[in-house]
Amino acid sequence: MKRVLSIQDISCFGKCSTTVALPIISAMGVETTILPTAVLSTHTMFPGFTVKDLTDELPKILDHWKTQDIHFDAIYTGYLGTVEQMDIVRRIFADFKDEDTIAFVDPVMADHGKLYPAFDEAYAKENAKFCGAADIIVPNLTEACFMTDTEYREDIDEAYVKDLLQKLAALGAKIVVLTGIGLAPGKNGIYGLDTTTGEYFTYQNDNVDATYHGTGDVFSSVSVGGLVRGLSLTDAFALAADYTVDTIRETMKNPDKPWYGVDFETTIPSLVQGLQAKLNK
Ligand code: PXL
Repeated sequence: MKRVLSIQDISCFGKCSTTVALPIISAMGVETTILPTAVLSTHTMFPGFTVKDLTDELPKILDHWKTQDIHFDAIYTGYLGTVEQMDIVRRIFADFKDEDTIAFVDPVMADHGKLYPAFDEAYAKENAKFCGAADIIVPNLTEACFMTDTEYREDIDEAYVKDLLQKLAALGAKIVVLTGIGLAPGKNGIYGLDTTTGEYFTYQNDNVDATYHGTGDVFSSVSVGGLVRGLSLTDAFALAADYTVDTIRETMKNPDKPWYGVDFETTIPSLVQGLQAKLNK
């Protein structure tokens, strides 16, 4: 069985990061190892959340793992709390990444033109450097702008997106994928650049007019799961985009209106079917 290492926080309530990655990647038939970087009472969109940083614990866990014969097919990072944790992940890449291991970095720190409460511009610059250590990065538009000193725009066109992708590629990753890119009114999706071939690729869905927390984590988790199961880049990202949209649509039907996270639990059967259909192609 393929194995992914997911490195991100545990937000006990709120459905994001580890509590999204673990069930989704597992449902895709991939063993999921977790490395929790912090424990929070909720994610940081709730007022008054508590945080216990786990940076000190990480080297001990890693030293123990080094005594065991553990191989990861992908190392996936999401929300990291500090620059020191980025340095630890660089060491994890050095110690645990083989030729066939995918280093997948989602530089979680911002959305809708703004940084999340715990971060500042200095952190964004460090995240840009950190992205250079990855094979694949999947920033949203806001994160990409913060990392490349680009003006954030809501009215985007293809020239703006391609320029942003080139700037992201210059940070060093082989595959750069922007999320939240709608190329026409009423559309939303992804736009990527494979620097190994120089080819751009895009996948567009009808835009769903709702925003929920944790959708980026859903997208990244499915992308990683799909890639380690052997899907092509375009199939993995299409599966992730479709699943994210389906899940948002399902969540909109929930009378409890859970703004804090999406109902990915409801749509897991369709994810598994969608993966199987792509694997059988
Ligand atoms: O969904 C991204 C995320 C993960 N973890 C924590 C967060 C956020 C976004 O705000 O606060 C703790």
